[in-house]
Amino acid sequence: MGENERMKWWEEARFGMFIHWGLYSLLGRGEWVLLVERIPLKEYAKLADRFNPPKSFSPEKWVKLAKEAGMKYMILTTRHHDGFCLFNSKVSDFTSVKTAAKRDFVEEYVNACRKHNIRIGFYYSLLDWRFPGYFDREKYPESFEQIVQQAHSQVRELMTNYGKIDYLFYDGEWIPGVPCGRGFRESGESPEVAKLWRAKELNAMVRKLQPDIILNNRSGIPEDVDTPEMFVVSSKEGRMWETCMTMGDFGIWGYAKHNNMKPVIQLIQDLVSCASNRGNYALNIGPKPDGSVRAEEVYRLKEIGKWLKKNGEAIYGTERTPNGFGFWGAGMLGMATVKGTHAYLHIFRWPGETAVITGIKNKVLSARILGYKRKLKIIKEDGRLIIKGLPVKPPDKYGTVIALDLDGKPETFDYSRISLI
Ligand code: H79
Repeated sequence: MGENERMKWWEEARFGMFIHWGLYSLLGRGEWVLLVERIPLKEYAKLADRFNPPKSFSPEKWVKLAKEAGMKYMILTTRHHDGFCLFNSKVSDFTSVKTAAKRDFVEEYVNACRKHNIRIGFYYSLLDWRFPGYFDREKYPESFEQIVQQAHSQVRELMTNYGKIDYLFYDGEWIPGVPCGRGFRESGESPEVAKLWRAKELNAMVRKLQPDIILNNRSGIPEDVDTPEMFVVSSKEGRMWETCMTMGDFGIWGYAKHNNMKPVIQLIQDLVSCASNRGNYALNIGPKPDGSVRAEEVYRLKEIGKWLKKNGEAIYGTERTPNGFGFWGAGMLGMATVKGTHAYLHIFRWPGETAVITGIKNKVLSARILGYKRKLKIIKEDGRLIIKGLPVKPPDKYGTVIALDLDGKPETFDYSRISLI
């Protein structure tokens, strides 16, 4: 499969679901609770006796929800930094298969994704807080080596035992005292980190077992995709990227009982920002210990899903909006996404019956409002595009999209030379 072919589903997808679910869900104070509260390991391990969702729970519920939200892929925490696996592992007893639940949730999740035609992503944390070698490599070199070997073995298990996997999202690659390449805008490149995890060897093994898989940039090697966390920030042109985002504020991905969440419009605007720069948006949910999803999360996902039913054409498969087009192309009214010979103006600041747009160089063949039947009139006047016949009030409370069908790829005028004379 050629490179472009391999990334094709990713380019089309634009929207995915991240799921953080594990022992920490029982405590409801986030997935970092073990380290941040310095809980004794033995005490934390006892949570496994209580991690036992009812038989009636199936990961298929998550998959159906993702579908309803218009998401095209999912990423499940097969194992977070606490080391607890949601899958069967020959090299660890600290798994949902060998404790109370006696279930391989990764297998159930994979089967549900396949059933509903959703692309399958695995999150895997390289580091494991149960090993002293993680905290002090010099003092406990053998322990550190055990973590590395565990990571290689478990990644092999994940890549071998569950059929075709579409995406592997490494995390937890940072090591105390070692420069970490992952930052705000960076590619994840860190020769030191890559060397310590033997990432070259690890990823070669992954690609051998899963030739079509997409790898993220968190093993110290850039690989296929950048993964800015909690920020919408595009990578350089040509480079694939995905923003992962919590519905709540910074810091908590696992279940938290009381968590103020971002309004739907903010999530939609994030999604549009990603789509306008050829990036994906992986929006997180933190299910309760019994696997159920909070009403606040369900509500947001369903609202976005309804919006995408009307406006999906302006999100899925979008290309990088040409320089300046996002601003000038949508005028003062919002943001723009582009695909082929179409430009989609996401109107977040509704102008009333008439919209004035100044930047588009192309000939506009037609204009339509996505999801609404309405005849619009286009007038080209003094290099300005005037769209008449819009409803007085915005038809969509989250953002109405005006699609422009153009005579070629969207282009803008050079607005560094804009003048009033
Ligand atoms: O799995 C999710 C996070 O647990 C993990 N990556 C996503 C996908 C992650 N990696 N790095 N970070 C999160 C940033 C860590 C932030 C921290 Fe804190 C600041 C850890 C301790 C202080 C905020 C407050 C988060 C936990 C306590």
